[in-house]
Amino acid sequence: MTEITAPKSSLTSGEFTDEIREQLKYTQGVTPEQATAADVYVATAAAVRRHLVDSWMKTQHDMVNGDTKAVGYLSAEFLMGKQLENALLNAGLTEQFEGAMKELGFDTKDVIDAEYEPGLGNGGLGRLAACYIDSLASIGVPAFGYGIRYQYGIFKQEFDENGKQIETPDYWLVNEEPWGHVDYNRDQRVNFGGEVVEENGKRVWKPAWAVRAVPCDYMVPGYKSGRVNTLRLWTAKSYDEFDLLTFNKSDYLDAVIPKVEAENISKILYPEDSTPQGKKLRLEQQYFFVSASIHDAIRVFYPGEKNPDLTTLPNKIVFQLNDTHPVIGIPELMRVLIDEYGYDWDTAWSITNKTFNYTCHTLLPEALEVWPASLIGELLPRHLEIIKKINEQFMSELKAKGVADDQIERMRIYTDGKDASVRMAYLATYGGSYVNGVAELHSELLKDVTLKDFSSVYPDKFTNVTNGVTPRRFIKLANPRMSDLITEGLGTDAWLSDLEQLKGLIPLADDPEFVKKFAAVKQANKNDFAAFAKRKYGFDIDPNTMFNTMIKRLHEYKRQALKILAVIATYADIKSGKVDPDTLVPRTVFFGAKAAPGYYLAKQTIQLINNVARVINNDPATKGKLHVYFPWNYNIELAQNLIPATDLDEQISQAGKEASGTGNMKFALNGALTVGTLDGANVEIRERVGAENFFLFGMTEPEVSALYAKGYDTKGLSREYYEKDPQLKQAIDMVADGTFSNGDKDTYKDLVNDWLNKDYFMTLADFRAYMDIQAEIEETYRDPMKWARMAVLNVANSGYFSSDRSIEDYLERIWHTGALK
Ligand code: 26M
Repeated sequence: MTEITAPKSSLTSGEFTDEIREQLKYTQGVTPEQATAADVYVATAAAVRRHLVDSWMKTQHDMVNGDTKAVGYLSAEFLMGKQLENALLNAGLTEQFEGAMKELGFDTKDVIDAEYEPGLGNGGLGRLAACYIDSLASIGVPAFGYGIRYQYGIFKQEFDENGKQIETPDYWLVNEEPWGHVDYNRDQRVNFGGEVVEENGKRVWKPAWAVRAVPCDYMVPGYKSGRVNTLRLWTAKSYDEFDLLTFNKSDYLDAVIPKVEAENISKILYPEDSTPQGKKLRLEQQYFFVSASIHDAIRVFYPGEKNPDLTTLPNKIVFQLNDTHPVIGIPELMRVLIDEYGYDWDTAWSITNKTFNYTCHTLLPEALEVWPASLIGELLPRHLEIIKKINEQFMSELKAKGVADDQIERMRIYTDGKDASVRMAYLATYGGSYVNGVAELHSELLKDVTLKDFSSVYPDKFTNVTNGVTPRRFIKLANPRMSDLITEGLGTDAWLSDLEQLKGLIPLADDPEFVKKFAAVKQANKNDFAAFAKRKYGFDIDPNTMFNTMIKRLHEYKRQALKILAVIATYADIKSGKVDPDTLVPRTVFFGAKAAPGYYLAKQTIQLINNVARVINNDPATKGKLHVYFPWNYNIELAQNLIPATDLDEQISQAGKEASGTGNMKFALNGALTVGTLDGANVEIRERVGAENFFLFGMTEPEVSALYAKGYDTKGLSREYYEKDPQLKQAIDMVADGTFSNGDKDTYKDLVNDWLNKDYFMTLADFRAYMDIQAEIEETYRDPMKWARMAVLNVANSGYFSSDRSIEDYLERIWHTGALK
């Protein structure tokens, strides 16, 4: 086998071992004999960091002193996953690490395992941010990720004895966290509340309270680029300004409360990834990190300057708004420029407009953030004034352009009246230079539906950047066997920083030797996963079954319900004798999904899946033929283990609802075949891998729209599908009759009711097509060489979905900058 030429540091294993020993001694205070795997993990992390520091400092120096514009990626979430292996890879120390662990007598697995996965994001949007900062560093573009260092990440998911989701706090900072560097000397003051007064003809904000934003810096090493960028996550600290009045009354506790409240701002990540609740603390979080980041950027790029020329700001940094969460940054930069630096409105507007761009990640109208004006006024009175003025300017601009009055009315950023509110997506669209969707279909629908009024007036603002994923984490680290095989097949490992080179595998799809090796890699990954699942979850999984996986947040639109109904239907056919189980392709179905704690139907679906798993896995009738497993607490680690082991992945959202999806890309790149609808990036994946290598089913977006127009959800049309399709009817009846609830008919009644009377996401309407495609999938799977060949072609043709390509698209279409020289 061709040797993998990972970026190599000239360091020897022995030297690296010594460095780890030194860290054990001087920072941990333990001897190698006393050291636990956790000690060795911390010591190794500290040792790796030292190898990155010079590149980190040089990158910062070149960024500030050169003329290459930097990117500021503003995101409320960065779902990074574990850091150790990635840092070792990018520092070129993977082999030295393996050698050092041998010398010290530790299993690399145990050491890697000792890291607590930081879950500072909900799902797709947060993981995308993590992939993008990886690619920015790997391409060599100077960049900051700016966000919040939540003390509690996304909740830990457990299941109770009834299969219900239980959420427990994720205090990820229980043990030493060796990657972040808290920098108390680069803090920022963030003000809140109070009022705006008139002083010498100027509006002056008199805030009522302030929070100290303290940065914690994470190095973001590029792969083979020699560059290391910064992820700067802010923590809220109190200024310890005791309320003296209260304190004098000797009411100590009352005096401490404001301090506690200030520090609450960075306490916890909100676990909802749609339907924003308009919570005050959430707005405080948003303003907190955005205000600190904007001031930080000015400090970094105009060091020591009392009167910086901020008209040059758009040449120094471009801010990307990751969804609407950081959009308060637009009025904040206006305020900074006008109130703090004395610029006039028009100059400030021109700077602001050039500095911001906005990425939209949704189409669901209920997911677009709208803040009550009263809340903004209470927390950020000066910003509310500025937003109103932006709105007025916007209205006049539209009038001057001859836009019709009713359209202007629809486009208001600030809506008047007693429920006055601010539409953040509209503010972002008007306030920045570009708006992009995250897949072609999504960007089209944004232009034609969600932001139609805006695209008709500002067509040039709108563009698309199809999402991507980092091949370093999701191929190289997650799937080392396949990575070696690809390198062997291509004769080089250069594909890891130029993923289109995977195309070189196309001819190998017709080389039976290669295809056999590819199938053997998949089988070995499945065996590994079975062992991992035994260790972590106690599951007894048969690796000689088809691995069929659906992992993503639990949402009605993603339609986990469709998958579980299909499983139930198959189970019912076996039970009733309609299907001889020996004729089935043996299959293990995996689900991984967290539901927002307040999302009732999503939680019911989780309970149903768990109980279907319990019933089926304990039924001798289906033994060895059909099994269902729901490993709890789906996270990046589970994704990295399960994706490479998957044969068939499920991307079955209702067409027109999934903005892009990125799991779909990870699966295709790891040689899984996809069953999917024409939704989000599935469309582009299918185009590239070829229709014959993709299991397409279900209604298209226009068909979905037409069915809504007929009144599908309002007139209860789903019931017709139930009545007409005996297999569907039987599956739903089994859910209703207590088969999966120990005979209790009430447990799932709300879910069943929804299916039969509303079914907004058309699960029932797509059921038949889904069952039919599953039959075709079985036929294909019976021919292992055919299946493996299709899988090779999926890998070979998915290079486009590297986040490196996405970043190149952002550079060209939106940021207009590039790599450091
Ligand atoms: C908003 C307000 C208050 C609290 C939380 C939120 C919030 C947090 C996360 C809203 C949405 C959040 O994430 C949405 C998301 O992950 N969207 C997904 O983005 C991916 C990357 O572009 C796409 O691939 C997915 O299709 C899209 O669903």
